[in-house]
Amino acid sequence: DQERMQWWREAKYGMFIHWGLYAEPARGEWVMIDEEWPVADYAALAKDFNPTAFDATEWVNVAKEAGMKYMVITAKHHDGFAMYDSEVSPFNIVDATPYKKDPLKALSEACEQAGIQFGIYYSQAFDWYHPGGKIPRGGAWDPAQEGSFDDYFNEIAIPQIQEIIKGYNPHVIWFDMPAGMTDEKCRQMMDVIRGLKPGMIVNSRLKFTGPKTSVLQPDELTLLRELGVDYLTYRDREIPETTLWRDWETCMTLNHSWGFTEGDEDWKDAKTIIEMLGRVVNMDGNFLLNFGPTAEGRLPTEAVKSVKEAGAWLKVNGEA
Ligand code: FUL
Repeated sequence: DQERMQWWREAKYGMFIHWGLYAEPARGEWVMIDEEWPVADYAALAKDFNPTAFDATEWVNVAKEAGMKYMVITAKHHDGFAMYDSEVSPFNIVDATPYKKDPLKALSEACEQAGIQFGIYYSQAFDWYHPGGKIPRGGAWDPAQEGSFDDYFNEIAIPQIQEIIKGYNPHVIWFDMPAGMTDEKCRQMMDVIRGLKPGMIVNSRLKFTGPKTSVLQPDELTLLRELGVDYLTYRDREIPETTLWRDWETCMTLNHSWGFTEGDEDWKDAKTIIEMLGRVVNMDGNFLLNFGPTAEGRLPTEAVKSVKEAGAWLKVNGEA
């Protein structure tokens, strides 16, 4: 167990990427539900999604220069769209877009070559495209979304996780938003994961989004241990005051949005990044810092500038 977590503990600093169809309207990754897009209209975004500027090696080089040691990218966010070649659902970048290529494959290979640990984000419960996926707030707004959560879980979530583990060799699975995730469903998911890859590192959002107060309750911690979850993901965009659990991570974004958002130009500078990373590392945490690439496949220029500058400083002044 200790051995399994070794690289992750040493890594400290990772690149988070929220990339999907939502980059097109450019109003963040919740745009589909925020504006209650009819499912067919949202799906039609795929016809114009053609990120010809995407270059996996370039993204991985940014991570390297930044001093980041791992990457976590959205394989499927709450909109249900797979950013990889999925056999399970045709709602994916290879089958549904003119781009036709598989950026996750390219990134997993580029990461492997560069010695960056590749990981994926997967929205296991929220899915606003596939029938039966969980929908917060008022529930379904389009009849196409109605269906059984059990069916969705068994026919979409579980098989997609299986095909991702088999096809892309991720070292981290970063679950998010556990609506309806019973202990039984969590166990089922963990069994599937450990069955295929015993060493996989899995975050706490399989079951808990993060402490409601400042720390998880003892029974919550016990459950996470029982489930075999590896590390706690703290609340978005916050650094806790104290160490929370043996292994924990906080995620932060370089501006104020996760998915690409037009007009959100308030970028963190190098100094802020170094200061935040320092605080997290001092409490034995990991820092996952997010980029929201454009629909063309570009990392925002200012964001790249900041992390590279911070990376240059880290190199000179000793890493973490
Ligand atoms: C949240 C999600 O709902 C956001 O869209 C984003 O992915 C963030 C990192 O986690 O829970």
